[in-house]
Amino acid sequence: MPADAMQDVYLTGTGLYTPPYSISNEELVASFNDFVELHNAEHADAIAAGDMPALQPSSAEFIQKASGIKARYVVNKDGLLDPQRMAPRIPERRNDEPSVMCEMAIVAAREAMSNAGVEAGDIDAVLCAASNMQRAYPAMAVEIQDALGIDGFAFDMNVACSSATFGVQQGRDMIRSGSARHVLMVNPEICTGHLNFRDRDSHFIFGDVCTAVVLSAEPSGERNFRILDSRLQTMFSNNIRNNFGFLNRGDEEGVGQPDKLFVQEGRKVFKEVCPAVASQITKQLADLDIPADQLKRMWLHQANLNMNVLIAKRVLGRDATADEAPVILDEYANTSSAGSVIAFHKYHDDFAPGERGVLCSFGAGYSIGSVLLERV
Ligand code: CO8
Repeated sequence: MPADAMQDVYLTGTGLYTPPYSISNEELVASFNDFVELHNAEHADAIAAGDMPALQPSSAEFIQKASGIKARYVVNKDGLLDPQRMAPRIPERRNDEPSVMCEMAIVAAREAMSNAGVEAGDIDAVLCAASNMQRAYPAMAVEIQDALGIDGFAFDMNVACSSATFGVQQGRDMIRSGSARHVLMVNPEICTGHLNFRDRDSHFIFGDVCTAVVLSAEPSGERNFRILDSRLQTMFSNNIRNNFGFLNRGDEEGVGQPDKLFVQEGRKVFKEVCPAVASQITKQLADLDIPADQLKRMWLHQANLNMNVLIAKRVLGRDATADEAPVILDEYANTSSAGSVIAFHKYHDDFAPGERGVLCSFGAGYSIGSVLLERV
């Protein structure tokens, strides 16, 4: 079937859950530097003998300059700022209690459903698309579906930072194929759970949040965006990796090693991912015969300000204004798959019918997803 004869799919609503606690760079750095002092004092003899390098302090100035991040929201603050602990305090829930991811997701989902003008009974499918799932099964999405009173089916999917754009394409494909009329996709990201707060190179990168998106077979609610095109790309890379897995208990050596938490080669990621993202969007626009200057906005993945500046410049052929490539990572940090959806959620009210923008994510895999949207 030619593309233009296919069922159109609309992004009809988005929602956002922001955790109650914020941590500034200064607070985070103070806790990290307390930890460094404790660590270096504890290992003073080994450090003096040259058997162990002294840990170096972090700095708030470096963090803002290297990433653009000023603060992050978190589900628990005191646990991860405690220099003796440096991990969020998120006690395991009993089987008869809702999971943390479910609690976050239903707040974002309700807002997205309200914006889309749909009820639980209208939704046929729920996708939970995120970098980390709180458990393997039952799927988080099925719990969220049940909590919202939605019929139909639900499942989890993970493409790291690109989970949301990949989820949008899965939802769009379901609607096009007729297996659903409305799809709810949620992105609960508890990134602090997998962040190594003792690692100077990455302790500042992530925050927690949840976004939600409703996709529909026809316009619904007050602000609708037709999906003109969506495109996905993956290329295997070890430069962003988390080796934590279900086989840990089988490996006597593995438990507690740093590579079971988030690790990356940030410089390589920067160099390899930016050109790939810019060329994917540029090719997508060319294939659809849309000149780059027709893009009103780029809701880019929110990992690093300098990456976004570079990508937007390559696509537009000039520096983007703050209005064309809005930044939310200064307040939220990297929230993995949710970042570009937060940018869309906060910055789309000013679109007039016919105006276009691109929702784009990129990250581990590597993975890149770009969704072209047109306000109807
Ligand atoms: N304070 C002070 N100095 C520091 C610090 C610090 N905290 N950290 C490093 N330095 C020093 C280094 O030691 C180095 O010193 P020297 O020059 O003397 O060797 C200097 O600062 C420069 O260090 P870098 O080269 O590491 O700094 P960069 O300018 O490259 O910035 C960034 C580091 C910000 C990490 C940058 O490389 C970056 O953002 N890269 C892109 C990363 C990216 O986008 N990754 C996407 C990953 S997210 C994803 O896909 C989802 C995964 C799932 C997440 C799940 C939850 C965790």
